[in-house]
Amino acid sequence: MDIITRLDEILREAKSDIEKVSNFEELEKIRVKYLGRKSEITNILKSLGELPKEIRPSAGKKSNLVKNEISKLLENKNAQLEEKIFNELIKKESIDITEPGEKIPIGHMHPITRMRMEVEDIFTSMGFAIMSGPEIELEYYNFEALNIPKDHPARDMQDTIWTEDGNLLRTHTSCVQIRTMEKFKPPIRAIAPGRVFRYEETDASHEHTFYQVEGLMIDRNISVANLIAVMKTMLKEVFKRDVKVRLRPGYFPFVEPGFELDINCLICGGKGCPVCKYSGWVELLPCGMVHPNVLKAGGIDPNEYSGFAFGMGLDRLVMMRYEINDIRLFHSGDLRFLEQF
Ligand code: FA5
Repeated sequence: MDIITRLDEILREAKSDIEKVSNFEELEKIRVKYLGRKSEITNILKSLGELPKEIRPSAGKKSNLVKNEISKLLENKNAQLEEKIFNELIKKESIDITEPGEKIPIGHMHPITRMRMEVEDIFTSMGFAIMSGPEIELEYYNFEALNIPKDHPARDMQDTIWTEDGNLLRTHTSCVQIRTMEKFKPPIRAIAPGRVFRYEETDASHEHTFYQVEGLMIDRNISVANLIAVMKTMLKEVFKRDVKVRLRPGYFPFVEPGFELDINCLICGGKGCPVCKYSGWVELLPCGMVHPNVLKAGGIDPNEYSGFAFGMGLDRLVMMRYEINDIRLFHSGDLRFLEQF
């Protein structure tokens, strides 16, 4: 048999062998058989020099053609096997790469945070600055400077948590009033939202940790009328309707006169319901005109300036807006509650 015919035969045999292959090991064996160092084609290529001159070029050309053809067949088979395995894997592991990914749950802002930001926006639109103070406070700022000297019975109104070095977790945001006065000269318009703490037995309307927004406005000729106007504007924005307010006398050592500000009950419209205890009014926040001693402690002359201050419970404001009947839900970490907002 001449060499060209033999090479054609090798190609045919290789084709038929490759067709039958069903896995990578078999394919590798076939590759070694036809293209390996000891394969027939390699031997033919090695011994081309020994062939008669006339057939040497055509035999060389044919050998390379057959070798390349077998290489291509092996490559195609390899690709086929890969595809087959991939398809089997998809079936077995049932991965649908077109399916959308799993959604990662995203949280949202706590209703108290949202209310705080809303209140901040309302006050900044009226020209108020936003102040803050430390949560661990000096006795001086929490009590002394606010006209509550040691042994004053008013200290008992806000039982507190003391640290070993004689400081305390602030019981209200009123401390920031003094810190603000120390930093700025009148006219002052500031609010101070923040977390406060009390040594308190909790119930549906009392927490040991809650939020207040302090407000302070000091200038020449500030009166109760300014206090009422600012409060009404703020409440109208928070509740998105006109809100009636009334002032009752209230006692806080750092204001004179001091008031409790009530709003008409938004649940029953003033007719009387369990929320307002059938009075038509709901107690909202304490406020008053800044006591001359407090202005002095802040370095402001009470003969020249006057001002008002208020301390609003942020948790209670949120409770009123959403008709939440237990303050403890806010810090319960209960997603069934939080996801409603
Ligand atoms: C004060 O804390 C005064 N510093 C407020 C003030 C500021 C008066 C400026 C005058 C001038 P009071 O202890 O009443 O006051 O608290 C103010 C508000 O905080 C309350 O009206 C209530 O809304 C809220 N609050 C008080 N105690 C708790 C509590 N345990 N849990 C939740 N909210 C509370």
